[in-house]
Amino acid sequence: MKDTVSDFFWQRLHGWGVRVIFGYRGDGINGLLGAMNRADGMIKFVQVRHEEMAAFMASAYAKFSGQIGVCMATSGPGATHLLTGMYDARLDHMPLLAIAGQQARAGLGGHYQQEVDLLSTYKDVASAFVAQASVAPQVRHLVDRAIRIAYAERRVTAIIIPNDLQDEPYVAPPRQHGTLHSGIGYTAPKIVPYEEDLKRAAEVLNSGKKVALLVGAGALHATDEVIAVADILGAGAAKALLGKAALPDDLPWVTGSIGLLGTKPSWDMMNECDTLLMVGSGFPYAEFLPKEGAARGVQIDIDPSMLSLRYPMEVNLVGDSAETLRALVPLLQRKADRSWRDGIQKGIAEWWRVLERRAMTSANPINPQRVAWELSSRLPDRAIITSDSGSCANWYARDLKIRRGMMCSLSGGLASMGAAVPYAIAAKYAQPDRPVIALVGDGAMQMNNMAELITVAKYWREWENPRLIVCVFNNQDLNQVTWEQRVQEGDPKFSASQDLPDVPYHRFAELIGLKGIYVDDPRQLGAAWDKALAADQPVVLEVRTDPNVPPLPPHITLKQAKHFASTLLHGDPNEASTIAGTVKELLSALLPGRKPSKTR
Ligand SMILES: Cc1ncc(C[n+]2csc(CCOP(=O)(O)OP(=O)(O)O)c2C)c(N)n1
Ligand SMILES: [Mg+2]
Repeated sequence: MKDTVSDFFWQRLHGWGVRVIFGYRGDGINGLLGAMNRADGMIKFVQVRHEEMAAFMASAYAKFSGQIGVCMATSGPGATHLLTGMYDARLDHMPLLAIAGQQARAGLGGHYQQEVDLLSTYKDVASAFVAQASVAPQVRHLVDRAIRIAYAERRVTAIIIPNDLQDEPYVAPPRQHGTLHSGIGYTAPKIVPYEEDLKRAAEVLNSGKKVALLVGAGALHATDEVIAVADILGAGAAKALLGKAALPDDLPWVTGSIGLLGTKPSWDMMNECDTLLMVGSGFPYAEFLPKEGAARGVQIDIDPSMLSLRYPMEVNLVGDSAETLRALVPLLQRKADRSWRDGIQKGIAEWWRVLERRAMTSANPINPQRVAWELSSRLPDRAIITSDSGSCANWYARDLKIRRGMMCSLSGGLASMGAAVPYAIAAKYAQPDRPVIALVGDGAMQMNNMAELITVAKYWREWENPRLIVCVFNNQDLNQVTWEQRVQEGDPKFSASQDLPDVPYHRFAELIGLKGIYVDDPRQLGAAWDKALAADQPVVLEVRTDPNVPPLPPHITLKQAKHFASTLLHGDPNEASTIAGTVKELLSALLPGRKPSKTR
């Protein structure tokens, strides 16, 4: 049989190194799936429960493998379901290719069933490249461009293929006017700034007495270089959420996370520094960076559009973070006075003690911080950790001490709920030998992570390392937003929008053939983690956590404190002594100018 467009399509993707795609079928992609079946395992098809999950997986696959992530859906509803996961990749600068089916060419424009104008639908998220194939000879360059652009610009691209075209015989572009003759292949260039710009940066960094670093996802491959520069400059370093694995937390000058989910040492360092070096980060919250004019700034980013966006930098360097830092090192002078760094280290040592005290504070029944704290010391080497959006992201950001060789990620820029389990599944394909741990709120479980446990049940037996733990924080509340409403708006909890039904997640796991562990006693928590980590199959570890432990920022403004006080006056449904006690204590620990209290 002569190759169809679909046979050729997969051969071309294979030529580009694609070995796995995440998707869900429909008659809009019948031709493509028929051809994939004929190709007999050339590319692995991972069947998800919902197309959005396929796109999250593709995004996470790119994050954990460094390769393009590919997802596929049928025309109409399948294609629109992909969108949120595509935006996840877009906002976190990941290369992702979405493949969507479309109705037959003859019917297009006819308000036909499942006909959606996908070029328009994808135009924003895949603005770097989106095209709908019309004829067979076009398919080759659509694949080549979509993948090359995705890699080169770290962008989302999309190819839409009408279903009747998928079954047509493949025709190579003839050698005639109006045809394209494209090829396969992309290797990233070495991008380093000019020497004179490096010298300008070095002048700023050498003049500073109190240098602060902020590293993000762009520094994940530059750990040694960041350490070298920070040591020379006697600097401390904060980590944006997506850069959590860029520096291990056992280095005494790493202040940990920054921002709403951040730490007090990061907050203090940014307020007191006189020089800021930002590396590969799009960290969004400017109020956590130095006050404009208070520090001289240098930024390194591979993407020029991210430069001088959060803080007006004096020197903006376009370059790969590792290469650029390496080129900077010989130009930097070692700071003889180490008192700035000593001060940072003292603050960090105290902060880890504060975190431990907070984690060990009793709660009803289990303090959610303790869930992350107990995991931290038990994290297996080379573990991959994912988190959902919700209060667990606070504990993930602050309490987990990451060691070298681990990886971790979440939906960062989009901060979407529903990403943790699909991210964990993708990790199994990107890094098959590693143990994976997902932290998830109960709301996020109910949204779609529960359904994706079925995907885990379907595939885990074929994984090289079947260890995958989904830790559910069951607090029967959309807790992160309950607290945001209280603190940011001064509103009481709105039960109608916040209360969640209680679901036995561990029993659901058992029902579908996974292991389930339930814990509602803090004394059993450590043993529960040990059991989950020792299991040779996927586990759902359900922990009954207290919604009255506030996931608040490391500092709280007086305005927010006032809002909160007015909340209590208005009468919050949870206005019990626990909540008042917990929060008052926390406020007293965190308000600027106050000393941390003893118990929290
Ligand atoms: C798709 C999506 N919808 C809504 C939100 C807003 N949001 C952020 S966190 C959160 C609550 C999450 O609740 P849960 O998963 O139970 O975690 P908890 O905060 O209770 O620990 C909500 C609704 C979001 N980030 N993403
Ligand atoms: Mg919850």
